[in-house]
Amino acid sequence: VDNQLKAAAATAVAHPNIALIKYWGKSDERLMIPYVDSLSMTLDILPTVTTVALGPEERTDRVTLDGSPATGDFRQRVVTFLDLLRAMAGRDERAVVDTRNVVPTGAGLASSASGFAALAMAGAAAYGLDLDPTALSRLARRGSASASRSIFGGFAICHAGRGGGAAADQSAYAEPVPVTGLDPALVIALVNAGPKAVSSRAAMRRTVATSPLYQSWAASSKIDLAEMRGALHRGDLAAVGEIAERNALGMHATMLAARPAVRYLSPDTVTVLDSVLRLRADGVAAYATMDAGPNVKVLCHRADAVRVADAVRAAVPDCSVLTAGPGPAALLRTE
Ligand code: 2P0
Repeated sequence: VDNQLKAAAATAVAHPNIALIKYWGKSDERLMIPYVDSLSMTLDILPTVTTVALGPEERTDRVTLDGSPATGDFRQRVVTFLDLLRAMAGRDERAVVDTRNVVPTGAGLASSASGFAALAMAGAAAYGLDLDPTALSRLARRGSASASRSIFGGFAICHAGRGGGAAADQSAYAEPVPVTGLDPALVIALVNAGPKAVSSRAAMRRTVATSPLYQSWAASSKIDLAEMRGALHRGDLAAVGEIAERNALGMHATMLAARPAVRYLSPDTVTVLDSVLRLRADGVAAYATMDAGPNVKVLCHRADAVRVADAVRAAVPDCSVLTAGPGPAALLRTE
């Protein structure tokens, strides 16, 4: 009884991650199985802090986001995730979930990655599930596939999973990637922090279903991943950056070819991309990646981060610029 009481509430902290090899498209939407492997860096900024408390007296789950009652699609995704936790734990208590994001929610800054990683860790603890990091990563994937990577710090690869159904579910999880001799920074240019026009979920579905470029991007992404592992292993930032940039541009190309087109890149995005090319022409190792939004993340040596941030600010004066380094694994907070 004592153990159960102790486990009835838990708080976890998780950080966003930015993919250098992107995940885009699912082979199974219910189980959230990605079509392709992906590889990311977890950041040391913008954490999500989530508390899950079991409420045996509650008749429905209560979810708050940044202190306000959650609604709509976001609330439904959390409740569906809590249903999964209850099924795994063989319990039926409702939960009170309090989640706080420093990330602008829904702006292509990976709030769902940090959010579902924190929810998986806090929720598993609250419902008394004893899961190792692999199992937590698999669980977080069910909330948002990119969340599987935010269970780990530094660099992480998410395996797309083999086979279908239960076999795919078992084999789709993230694990850390050992990296030597890199001291990187990601300079993040927030050109528009508003919510996105098309959810990544809907955009992925449309891309897989209608883009004639999708299969060739998925095939080239396999090569990118193999080369990325080698570049990380050698600590070769220029190679890491080149591979990341081409992989991201390829992902956006597949979206642009979807019908109707999914276009997240804005004029300011392109202006930042031009400033990255100028930095390279001036001998600075700087490489861009973009997700489901107009913001640009520029990978560089930590020693060059201030110069890169200045160049980005000069290019788009009204954008805000953040600088991140490799961050920590998700962590359970002990009271
Ligand atoms: C990624 N993105 O690998 C890719 C690259 C955005 C572009 O994962 O449907 O919020 O919840 O699995 O994880 C953003 O999509 O989508 C994403 P779901 P998610 O980081």
